[in-house]
Amino acid sequence: MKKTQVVIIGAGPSGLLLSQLLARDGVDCLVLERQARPYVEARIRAGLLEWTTVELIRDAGVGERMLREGLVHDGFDLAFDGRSHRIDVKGLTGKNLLVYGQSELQKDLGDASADRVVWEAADVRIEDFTHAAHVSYLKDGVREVVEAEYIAGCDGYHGICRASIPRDRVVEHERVYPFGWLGVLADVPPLHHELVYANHERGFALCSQRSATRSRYYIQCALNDQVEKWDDDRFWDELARRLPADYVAKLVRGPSIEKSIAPLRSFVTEPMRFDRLFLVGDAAHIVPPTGAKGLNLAASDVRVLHEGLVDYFRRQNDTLLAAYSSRALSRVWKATRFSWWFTTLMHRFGDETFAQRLQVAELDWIAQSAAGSAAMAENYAGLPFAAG
Ligand code: RFL
Ligand code: PHB
Repeated sequence: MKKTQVVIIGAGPSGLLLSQLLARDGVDCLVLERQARPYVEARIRAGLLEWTTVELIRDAGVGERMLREGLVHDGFDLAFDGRSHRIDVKGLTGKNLLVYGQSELQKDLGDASADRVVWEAADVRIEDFTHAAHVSYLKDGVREVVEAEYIAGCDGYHGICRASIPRDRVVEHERVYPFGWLGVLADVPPLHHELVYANHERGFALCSQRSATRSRYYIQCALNDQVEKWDDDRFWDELARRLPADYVAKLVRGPSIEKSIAPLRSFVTEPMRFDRLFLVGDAAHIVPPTGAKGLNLAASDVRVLHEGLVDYFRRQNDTLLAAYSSRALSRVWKATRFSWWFTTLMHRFGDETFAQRLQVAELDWIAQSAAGSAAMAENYAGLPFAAG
C-alpha cells in the first residue's frame, strides 16, 4: 500500500499542473496515467492561453520556455460578409493572450513532474471515495493500492472518475452540436499575425497558429464526415472559399502534418465534488472549441482546487475546499455560455437564411458597438475568478 496526500488520476494538463503546484507547496501527491508519456505529448489540441492561465503556469515554475517561445497576441479578427473587423482585446480589457501549443505545455509539465507520475497505469479503479480515498491500478500486471486523503479526478471526458459516481448523485447538462471541426496542422507561416474567426455561408473557418512557421486551421464539417475524404488540396480550397479575399491572398498552402475531426459538445457535471473526490477540467465539463476555453477552464479549476488543498494541508482550514464546486462552477458556466454563444454566432446550423442574416447583423453590431466589442473581448480574455 502506497500512501500520499492527494492521488491524481490523469496526467493531462489538469493533472500535471495540479501536481506541480501542490509539490511546490509541499503537498505530497502521486499521478496515475493510463497512457505512455509520448502518446500524451503527441496529442494536438489547444493553442491559446488566457493570461490568467499563463500566470498560473508561471507561478507553478514551468513557464520559462512558454514565455520565451509563446506568441503574445493583443486581439483577433472576426471575418463575415466579405469583410473583417478586429477585436482589440488588449485595448478593451488590458489583457493579452498567448499562443502556445498544449503539446508543448504537456512536455514542460512532464519534465517538471517526472518523478511523481506512474505512466501506463492500467485499469485504475476508485475503491473508495466516501469514507476514505483509496485508488488501485495495475502496473506490470501487479495491482497496487494507493491510500490518500483526497482524489483529484483529472482523467478527461472519457475517464473513470465521473463514471465512478452513483448516477443519483450527479446532474449532467449536455448540448451536442450538429457539426464537427476538421483541423489541419501544417508547417507554413500563418496567413495573419493574429487569429481569424470566419462566419461564411459554407460554414465556419478558423485560422490559428502554433508559431511563426506553423499554422493550425479549422473548418466546420459534417458530423459524419471522414478525414480520409479530405485530401490536402480539398481542405485548402475549402478554407480559401470561406475567407475574405485579402486573407486568401496571404494563405500559404503546404502538406498537412496532422489532420483530424473533432465533434463539438457542451457538457457540465454538477456538483464537481463528491466526498473525497474532486472532478477537474474535462472530467467535469466540455466546451466546444470556439473561443478556446477548454484548457483555460481546466487551469482555472486547478487554481481553485490548489488553493483549497493548500489551505487544508498547511493550515487545517477546509473552508476553501468546501467552496471548490461552487467557485469552479461559477466560472465554468460563464465560459460554457460564451463558448455556446460564439459557436451559435459563427456556424451554419442548416440552410435557413433567417439565422444567417441574424448572425451577420449581430457580428455587424459587435463591430460597431463599444458595448458589443467590450463584451466579446472580456469573455475572450477570460472572466475574473469568484472570491474565496
Ligand atoms: P485531458 O487532456 O483529456 O487529459 C486527461 C488525461 O487522463 C488520462 N486518462 C486516464 N488516466 C488513468 N486512468 C484512466 N482510466 C484514464 N482515462 C483517461 C488521459 O489519457 C489523459 O492523459 O484533460 P484535462 O487535463 O482536463 O485537459 C483538458 C484539455 O485537454 C482540453 O480542455 C483542451 O484541449 C480543449 N481545447 C482547447 N482548449 C483551450 O483552452 N484552448 C484551445 O485553443 C483549445 N483548442 C481543444 C482545442 C480541444 C480540441 N479537441 C480535439 C478536443 C482544439 C481541439 C481540436
Ligand atoms: C487552436 O489553435 O487550436 C485554437 C485556437 C483558438 C480557438 C480554438 C482552437 O478558439
